[in-house]
Amino acid sequence: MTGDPKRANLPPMSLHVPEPKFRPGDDVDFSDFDIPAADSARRPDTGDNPRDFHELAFGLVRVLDDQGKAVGAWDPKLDADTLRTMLRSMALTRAFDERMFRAQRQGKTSFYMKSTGEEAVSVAATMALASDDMCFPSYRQQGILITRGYSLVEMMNQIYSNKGDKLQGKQLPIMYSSREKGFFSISGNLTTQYPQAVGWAMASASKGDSRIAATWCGEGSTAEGDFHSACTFASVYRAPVILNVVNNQWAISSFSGFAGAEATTFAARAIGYGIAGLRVDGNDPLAVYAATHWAAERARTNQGPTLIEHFTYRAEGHSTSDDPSAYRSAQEWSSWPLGDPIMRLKNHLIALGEWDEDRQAAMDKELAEMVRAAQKEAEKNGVLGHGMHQKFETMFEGVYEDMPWHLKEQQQQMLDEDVAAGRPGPRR
Ligand SMILES: Cc1ncc(C[n+]2csc(CCOP(=O)(O)OP(=O)(O)O)c2C)c(N)n1
Ligand SMILES: [Mg+2]
Repeated sequence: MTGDPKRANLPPMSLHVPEPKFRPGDDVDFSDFDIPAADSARRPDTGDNPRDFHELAFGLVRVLDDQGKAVGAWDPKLDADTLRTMLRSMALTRAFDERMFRAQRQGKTSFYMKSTGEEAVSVAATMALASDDMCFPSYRQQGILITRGYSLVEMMNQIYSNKGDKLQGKQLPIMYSSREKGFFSISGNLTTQYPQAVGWAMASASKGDSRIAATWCGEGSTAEGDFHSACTFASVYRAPVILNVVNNQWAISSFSGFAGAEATTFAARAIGYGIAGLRVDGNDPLAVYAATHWAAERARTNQGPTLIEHFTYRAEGHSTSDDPSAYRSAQEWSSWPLGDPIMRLKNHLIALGEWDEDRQAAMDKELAEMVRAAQKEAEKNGVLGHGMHQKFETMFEGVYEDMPWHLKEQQQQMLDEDVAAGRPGPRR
């Protein structure tokens, strides 16, 4: 033992290392979860000062009750057509994920990431934004592109890194980018999108524009320094930005406790920065919509940023490179007390008399067929390792406006070696 001998009788200190409650094979019991009633959260005016509604960072904004009814102050009162559009985009996102996961297992791409169980977080939020608001997503919000009607074939071309890939194979599969759809290039470096979103929002405000920014990161990513510097800038300049934290309980194999979940909520991060904070049932599409709509109104009327924690669950592995059965109990998802967002919206529509099981089955069939047809189309441009990739020399292009001399030299060297090796050119 080291330290001052005067403390010799003091019991030694010990380090607290968080441990998840359930491990593989464990029976899961979520009965100690504090789930407030769907109508219990109050809805402040969008002009209210964030210090007057701190309790919303610790509760849970919910709209759909256990009977599938929309209740309480946050009910966005959407019409049936809008609800069906939302359901369809969420179901399409899931169908796309299923198909691309299988494509990876068939060796057609090296990598894929599903968003199963988290579809409301991207789809419902996107529907509450204006179509020209700028999104700075992480890798698990493919639902944004799907909701904005981006081409499934383009998404697949990118996943396959084939000759149709607009990003020329320069990005890891699923790291899309679309200027037309207001979808900022995804970065694998966690949370870089946060300061970028805040900077974009500051620029939009300083130019007197009316567009706002929205960004998403996982709960694990809130441990990054970028998260905190982004919150400081957002608060200081009252940037018109929505800061979404998708708390899906897991960061690959690390549970949320390693990002601070044992101490407080992620929404409570907002309080220290003087930012409006909401904690929302992320598996309740209407709650996600209502919270985003509220935050967007705050942003657009110069009330500044809102941090929204979406409390949800990552139903599948982190990516195709992961095996969650090695570190968590399979029962977690089947016992998740907040259910499946697609089922909840479906049941709501049925309760309204605006939907039924037959229509759901027909829609699922139609969407699976649509994804299959898109896949067929994309595969005409090639799949991983099968011929029709980008021309090799393009890997040197598109980074600098004018290619520096040393890259020109390397590009030429590569082409010369290709010819010397007897591989048939030309590649252009
Ligand atoms: C700066 C940085 N650190 C670590 C990684 C490796 N990494 C990739 S995803 C991930 C987990 C992120 O978890 P979370 O933020 O909760 O998002 P989720 O995957 O659950 O959506 C880690 C550690 C990385 N890509 N970038
Ligand atoms: Mg996570």
